[in-house]
Amino acid sequence: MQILEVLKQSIIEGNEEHAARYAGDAIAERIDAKIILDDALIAGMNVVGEKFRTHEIFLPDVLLSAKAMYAALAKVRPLFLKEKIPSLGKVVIGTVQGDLHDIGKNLVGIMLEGAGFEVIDLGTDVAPERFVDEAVARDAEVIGLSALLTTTMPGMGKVVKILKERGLSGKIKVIIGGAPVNDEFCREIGADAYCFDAANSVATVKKLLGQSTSRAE
Ligand code: B12
Repeated sequence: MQILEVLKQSIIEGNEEHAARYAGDAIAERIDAKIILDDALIAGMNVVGEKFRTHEIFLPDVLLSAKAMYAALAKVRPLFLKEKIPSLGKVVIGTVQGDLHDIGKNLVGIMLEGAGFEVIDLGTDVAPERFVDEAVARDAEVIGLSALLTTTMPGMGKVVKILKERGLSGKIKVIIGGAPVNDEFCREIGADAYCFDAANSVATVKKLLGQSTSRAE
């Protein structure tokens, strides 16, 4: 699919205008929103991440790519939210304290919303206590935590600890994700589940809540 490759390139190049236009074109070609997300948007950001890692590009370039990604995402997002299904439950989601990365977290939020969950997005740089306070105040069943920096990962453990201290472990489930996070870390801090990507987060949250995962997500 030519258009997905062009869209991916516009994200890698950080061309906001092109990204928005080509995302619109991909939608007009009736390409499935999930495929646009996976094969162009996320695929593009993965290339950006790799180029950044190898010092082929620098922080300002990454920011431009992030902006282009958001311009494309703004076009794709409504497709995920089209069919309003009765709420499957409430998820409070956010990026942990000290961390400003929000692309992955936003994708997870969109996927969950699209699947029928009510998503309460606390944004980035969220203090551990706030996750718990908001989850309690909003009667949420799940807290979703994102961290992209190894230095901010401990914030996830703090949320789990606060839940334990307040006797809420098990009642409010914690799902964690982000590039430096893995299963081992999840077990270490006592979170309920780790999820590698946005696509799997829907099935994982449903499983945590004892819901059937048979419906296509
Ligand atoms: C884009 C980016 C930025 C952008 C962020 C823009 C934004 N609005 O988010 C900007 C330029 C601002 C930035 C800043 C910095 N960054 Co940066 N950044 C990246 C980059 C290139 C891509 C991240 C991204 O968006 N990926 C695309 C998304 C789709 O993937 P994802 O986030 O992993 O999310 C997926 C999964 O992880 C999962 N997931 C994510 N969250 C959650 C949550 C839940 C609940 C679940 C279930 C799943 C889940 O699902 C998502 C979708 O499939 C990464 C490189 C990388 N390889 O990750 C570096 C990277 C994360 N950054 C890094 C660094 C060092 C920084 C800075 C400290 C740089 C600096 N010197 O200032 C600052 C920190 C600012 C801060 N305090 O947070 C390092 C971290 C190193 C480390 N080990 O800690 C990385 C790894 C780059 C590197 N190789 O050095 N960055």
